Amino acid sequence: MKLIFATNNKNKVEEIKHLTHHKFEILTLQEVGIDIDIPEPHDTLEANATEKSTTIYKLTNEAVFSEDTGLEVAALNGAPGVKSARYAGEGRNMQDNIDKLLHELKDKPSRAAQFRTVASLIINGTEYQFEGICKGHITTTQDGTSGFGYDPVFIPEGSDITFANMDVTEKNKYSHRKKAVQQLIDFLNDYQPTI
Ligand code: ITT
Repeated sequence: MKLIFATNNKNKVEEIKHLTHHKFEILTLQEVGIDIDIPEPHDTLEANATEKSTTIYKLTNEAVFSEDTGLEVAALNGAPGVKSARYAGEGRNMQDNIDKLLHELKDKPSRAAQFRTVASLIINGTEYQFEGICKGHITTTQDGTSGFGYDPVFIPEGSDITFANMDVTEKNKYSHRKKAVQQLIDFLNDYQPTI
């Protein structure tokens, strides 16, 4: 069985290709010849995940999944959350986002944060969602060069190094994305289509 991963983020693909599964082959948008910028117009991770998987399902009519992820910081009332990619404003880069985050947290007593991933699977026209959360905290300075996004400033609970100091296998021991997509894979391994 083929399963398309509706994302344009190469780091997400690398993390997911490390997960073990039996029944299916995970294909990227590039591998199925789709080159579009998938819209993420909504104000929840759930709605954006649905938008991404639906967009690609309509184009392919094949089993497809997507995920939307946000960094939720308690002292910032859950920000940057669904706006994680654009926290410093449209047209700004990831370094700007990190700089803004560290600045906003400068005088806050709590640096508790979590990554939350909502994965959306569409198979035979029905959508299923799965959530994965990784709790941890934001560092005071950035550290490490692996991974992507906010990885240089996030230390997961149970570790003392940032995600950006881990390889993919180690990040996947803690990762929000791994938790959400592993549930999706377990679901598919037991999936019996109703005819
Ligand atoms: P899609 O094509 O899948 O939409 P994206 O890069 O736009 O990829 P998201 O909207 O899900 O991804 O994520 C919003 C931002 O949150 C993303 O640009 C990263 O900066 C950050 N982010 C997501 N997952 C992360 C992770 O595992 N580690 C660090 N930062 C992450």
